[in-house]
Amino acid sequence: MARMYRSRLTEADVTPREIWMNRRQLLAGAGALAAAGAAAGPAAAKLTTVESKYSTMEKSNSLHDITHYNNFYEFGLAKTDPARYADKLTTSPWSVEIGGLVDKPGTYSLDDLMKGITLESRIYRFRCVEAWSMVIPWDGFPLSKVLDRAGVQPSAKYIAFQTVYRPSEMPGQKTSILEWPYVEGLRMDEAMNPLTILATGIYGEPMPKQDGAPIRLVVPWKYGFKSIKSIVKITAVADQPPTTWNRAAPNEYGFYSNVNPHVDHPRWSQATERRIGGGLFSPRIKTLMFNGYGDEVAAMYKGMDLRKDF
Ligand SMILES: Nc1nc2c(c(=O)[nH]1)N[C@H]1C(S)=C(S)[C@@H](COP(=O)(O)O)O[C@H]1N2
Ligand SMILES: [Mo]
Repeated sequence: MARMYRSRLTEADVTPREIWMNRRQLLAGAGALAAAGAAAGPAAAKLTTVESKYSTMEKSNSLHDITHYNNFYEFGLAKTDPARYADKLTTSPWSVEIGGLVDKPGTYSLDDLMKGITLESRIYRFRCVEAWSMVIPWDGFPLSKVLDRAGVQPSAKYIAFQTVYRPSEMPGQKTSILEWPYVEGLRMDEAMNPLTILATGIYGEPMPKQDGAPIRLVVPWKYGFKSIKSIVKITAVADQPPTTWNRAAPNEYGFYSNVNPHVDHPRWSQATERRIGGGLFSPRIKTLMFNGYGDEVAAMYKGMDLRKDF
């Protein structure tokens, strides 16, 4: 399998900041900086990150693609709705409740949650169940770090996640297109897998609201809907928790939802995918088992029938 890790980032690998940062944001950033008296205020602060051996060497999508082709049903159904409406979401202050079967339950401000944590740049393939994909340079850290800190008890077998419920800022939550709040879950070994991250940024900048600010999950070997956005609650539980898309259509979206080119969606093939940003006539690319992350994750599913447990 042609899969390589990026061990060290060279200057040439980095897309110049002015190319991926669009003009509006550049202006907004400059404005924020001026307002802060030209001090390095939080709005202007570039995240400090270290490189990761788990990053792909594939070319990242542009920040424009990553922030203008989104699924975030709290803001509407169209791919362009989140970019339009997500600015209404208040992301500061923000707190995350960590509870359930843990030794040290508590509600943490984002700052407290991040205390002592080193952000890593994780350039991952991202494959939506709708058969499109991107390459996204996330900034984040292993979920296992916060779970280890909280002290997960042996009786906990799964981790449940919940998105903020705030219909006043999220118009989609006033409709019944999905059951709110959006919820997701992982089996404990999946949650502890080093590839599973909580992401707080993209391209070294704080997470754009349409991508799940200020903190979202990224599980790169699973279909995109498992990567729940704008998380306010992380709970260690004994039983497999309900998940939003499984509730909505259990025959179409399983709990595991590992990327699998051999198991088609009931209404479309999962054998290939369209890489966003490639242009109208770019050929579809072959979808890889576990989205190409089999070396890291296949062992977790040994002995399971991935057609039955899809
Ligand atoms: N809370 C919440 N999380 C969500 C979604 C959503 O609608 N609401 N959509 C999911 C789906 S289907 C995908 S493909 C990814 C999209 O992430 P992106 O917009 O940052 O690319 O977010 C996932 N997380
Ligand atoms: Mo998706």
